[in-house]
Amino acid sequence: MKLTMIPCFYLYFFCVSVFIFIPPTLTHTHSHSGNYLTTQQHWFSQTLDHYSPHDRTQFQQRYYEFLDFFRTPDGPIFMVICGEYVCQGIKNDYIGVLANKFGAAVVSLEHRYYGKSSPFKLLTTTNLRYLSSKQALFDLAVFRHSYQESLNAKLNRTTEENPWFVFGVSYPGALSAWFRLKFPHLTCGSLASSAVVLAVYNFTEFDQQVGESAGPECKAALQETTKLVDKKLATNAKELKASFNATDLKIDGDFLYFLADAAVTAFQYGNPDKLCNPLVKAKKAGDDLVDAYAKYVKEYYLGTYGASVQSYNQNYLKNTTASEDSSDRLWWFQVCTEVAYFQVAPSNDSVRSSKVDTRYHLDLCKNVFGEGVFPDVDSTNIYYGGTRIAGSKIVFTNGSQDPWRRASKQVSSPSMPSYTITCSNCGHGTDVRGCPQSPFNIEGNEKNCASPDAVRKVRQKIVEHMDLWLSECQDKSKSCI
Ligand SMILES: *[C@@H]1O[C@H](CO)[C@@H](O)[C@H](O)[C@H]1NC(C)=O
Ligand SMILES: *[C@@H]1O[C@H](CO)[C@@H](O)[C@H](O)[C@H]1NC(C)=O
Ligand SMILES: *[C@@H]1O[C@H](CO)[C@@H](O)[C@H](O)[C@H]1NC(C)=O
Ligand SMILES: *[C@@H]1O[C@H](CO)[C@@H](O)[C@H](O)[C@H]1NC(C)=O
Ligand SMILES: *[C@@H]1O[C@H](CO)[C@@H](O)[C@H](O)[C@H]1NC(C)=O
Ligand SMILES: CC(=O)N[C@H]1CO[C@H](CO)[C@@H](O)[C@@H]1O
Repeated sequence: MKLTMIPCFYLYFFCVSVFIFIPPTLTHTHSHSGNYLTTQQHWFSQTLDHYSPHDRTQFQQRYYEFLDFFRTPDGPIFMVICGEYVCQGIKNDYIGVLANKFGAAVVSLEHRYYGKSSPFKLLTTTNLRYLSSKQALFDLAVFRHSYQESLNAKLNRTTEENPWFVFGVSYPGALSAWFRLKFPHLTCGSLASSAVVLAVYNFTEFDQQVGESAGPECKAALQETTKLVDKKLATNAKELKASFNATDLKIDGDFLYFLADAAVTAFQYGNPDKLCNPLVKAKKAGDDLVDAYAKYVKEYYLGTYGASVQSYNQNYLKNTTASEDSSDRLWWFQVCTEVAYFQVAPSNDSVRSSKVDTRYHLDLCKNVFGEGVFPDVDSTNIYYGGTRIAGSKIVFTNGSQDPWRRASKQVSSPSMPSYTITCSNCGHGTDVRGCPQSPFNIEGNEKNCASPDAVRKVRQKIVEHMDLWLSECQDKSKSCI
């Protein structure tokens, strides 16, 4: 599963409605009434290799800024980290509500290589050598530093610093925590929402959490479906793949991974009923479970949700032409070199097919990127600390049904408080995005969460921590003058 999948359907719909129907003058004054606070892009000259002092090669990195809520001159500045996807703008989610509340400016930098921020037109394995979380964090630090300098220039100041706060959900959630860890002088604190801070090689707990989130009845139906699929794949693969509209997936592992992911999405993004209701019903009625599952996959996963079969196709992942469709290849590169999160079947009681194993993932890495590409998770965890991250002033949050939660921080401490939002449709990034987490929900509305109160309580905590850490930061910068 990609961490943060943004269905193309919504993006296209959105682009059409903004660029064609809203006149430019309205876009300015009412720009925060839609799904985005802003989609007006700006460009920043970024260093390609932060670890090579003699190579000053630059590339153009896209960013966004939203100043409507900014309390000039010394309001806080929120940096919202974009991750492994095309960054279309600054989303109007709960962070927008917080910006309004705190009188904050909001800035957001597209992750290097993704979207329009690729240093190369050809994404060959060699050209991907500057794609890493370490380089991305350095990008954020340099951008943060320059943005403050240019703001000071605009305001005719020299030494003042606004109080900064960093936000991220999912992989950007991990970046948000790591940013505060590595550059504590550049942010007063971080929100690390569903932050996958632990690189995991054999991530069997992911599948275990899927089973737990499904509950006994739905889990049993899913497991029975998996068995039937495995059997049919051995006898009549062609017909089986066609019934899932996935004829293109010639490699059986790709097909089985696609099927596993379709179930994951229901729990990760807060739509468990879309999957479990029809499946449990089919089981009770004695109907064909594979048919029921195929219907869910085609109508919901490929239809409503907007997933694409192509993104599971290794031949497509091998395409080296940089485009807005490159995110899958790019994220697999990060998976295959740094963080793994291989979502393999546990040896006992798994939901997914046992053929989605370590070998499948290693073969994919080799087939798509070539010999010798291997995820060094030990180095990653030594570098950042994994769940033993030695940071401070970081809020960690998880959704109870999110399969990713087991790669997040385990224990709460005074300087790194952790919260789990518990409810039947609380998934990935519920604190920021509300429920369900997909389709995208304006202002991360909590009303549709099975327990709006659970969300509200954690949001209240986030505000309290931010209030405290921002004020401590401001006191410090005053006493320095
Ligand atoms: C900054 O200084 C310049 C030149 O002294 C002046 O023209 C401008 O209005 C000042 N800007 C602000 C925001 O004070
Ligand atoms: C991962 O799983 C594979 C297959 O079960 C096993 O051979 C390997 O030792 C495991 N590796 C780690 C680091 O746990
Ligand atoms: C099934 O595949 C066809 C051809 O590849 C495509 O046109 C159609 O939209 C797909 N259906 C769904 C539900 O994705
Ligand atoms: C690779 O991707 C580009 C950009 O999306 C596309 O135009 C091209 O047809 C693709 N090549 C192959 C062989 O699929
Ligand atoms: C396998 O899983 C089942 C169901 O969760 C459990 O009852 C059983 O004890 C497990 N067996 C082993 C060897 O872990
Ligand atoms: C921050 C947080 O809520 N962490 C939780 C994430 O999920 C793991 C595994 O279920 C819990 O142990 C953590 O407490």
